[in-house]
Amino acid sequence: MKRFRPTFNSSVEGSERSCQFPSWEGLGEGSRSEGMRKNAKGSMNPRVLPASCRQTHRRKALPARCRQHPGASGARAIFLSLFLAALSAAGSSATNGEDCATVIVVVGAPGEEQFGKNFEQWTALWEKASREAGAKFVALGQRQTNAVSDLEQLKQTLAMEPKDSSSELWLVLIGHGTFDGKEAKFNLRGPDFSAGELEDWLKPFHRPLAVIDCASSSGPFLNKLSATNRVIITATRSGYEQNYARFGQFVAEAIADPQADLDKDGQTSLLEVFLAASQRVAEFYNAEGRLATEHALLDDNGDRLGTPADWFRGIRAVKKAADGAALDGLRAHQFHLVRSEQERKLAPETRARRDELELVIARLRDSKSQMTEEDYYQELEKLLIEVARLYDNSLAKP
Ligand SMILES: [Ca+2]
Ligand SMILES: [Ca+2]
Repeated sequence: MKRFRPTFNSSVEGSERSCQFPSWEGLGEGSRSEGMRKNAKGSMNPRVLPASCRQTHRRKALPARCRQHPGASGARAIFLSLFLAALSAAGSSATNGEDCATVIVVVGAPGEEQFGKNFEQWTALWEKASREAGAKFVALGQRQTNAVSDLEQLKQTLAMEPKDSSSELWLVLIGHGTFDGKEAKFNLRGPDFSAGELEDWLKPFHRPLAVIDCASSSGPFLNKLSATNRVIITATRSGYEQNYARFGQFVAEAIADPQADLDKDGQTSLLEVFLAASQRVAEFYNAEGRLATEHALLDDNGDRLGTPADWFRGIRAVKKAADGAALDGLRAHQFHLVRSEQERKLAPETRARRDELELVIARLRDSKSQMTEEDYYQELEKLLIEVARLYDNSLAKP
């Protein structure tokens, strides 16, 4: 099977919030307990090493096979020692005070009053989630203004954002799109913008970037915006899916929804949001007895090819493209707008390195069949130890 290739080729208005950083003391018992897991004796241990734990949950074979590796005992002892040290240090770690994500929601021209109300509700859900996350929130395209067009405001907003930060930038497009067979556009009040224009505006950004285009005819945006260190999600798989898209509603509802947390690590990743929203879209059209006119895609490996939700089992893509390209989904599973308590405690640089190592481990797993078993497990163990040491160094800091 082939993966879908899209069909071709401040004067900031609205509400802007400064970064807010929730104090740990301010968290309720309920939210604190989400990051805890009972041990065999019934006491609560903090869930530390979120990445390696997620790795373990996702790929249960990993730790067991690691134990079977004949030369692993010494390294395993070091790993366990570092792991336990990280466990004990977790409670006193520093918070990520400089790690402030930005969420920019661009609301397009609604066309009809009901669409406008829907877009308003979805935007409110993003604002609520951003507040919960302690992220900076900017909404464009809602308030009346005659001075500066929505297009110009978007350009100015992007120009003012840091380009090389380690914090994530989330760009959410809520509205309608068009496609004339060559060029896809997002409809704003006043001048629209094309996928190519947005590509140019985003070129200077090297920070982690998620673009979630919830509009009809959004598929070609994936093709244009795909790049390394980016997650691109579109509501449709081509420019020809031109009907009003409901995907944006389900994305907004899932972004901070614990029920969308498939791997139960206490936080809902962007991949999990994509999967939940895609499923709800399919359920909507089934319930209506209509053929679906929207099929969302996700790209996070920079190959300009999107992967649909039904290529995943759980959080793992199970189908490979005919060209053998890397699978999508790994990077998107590292983006969390509302992070778990333990994840929030990591310093940004630690999280970035941990994420990088996770991707290396995933690539190693993909190349396992081309390696000897000994080489594979030696390399794997080396990486796992580095992850453990990373946590140990980070969490042990006062
Ligand atoms: Ca999760
Ligand atoms: Ca891809």
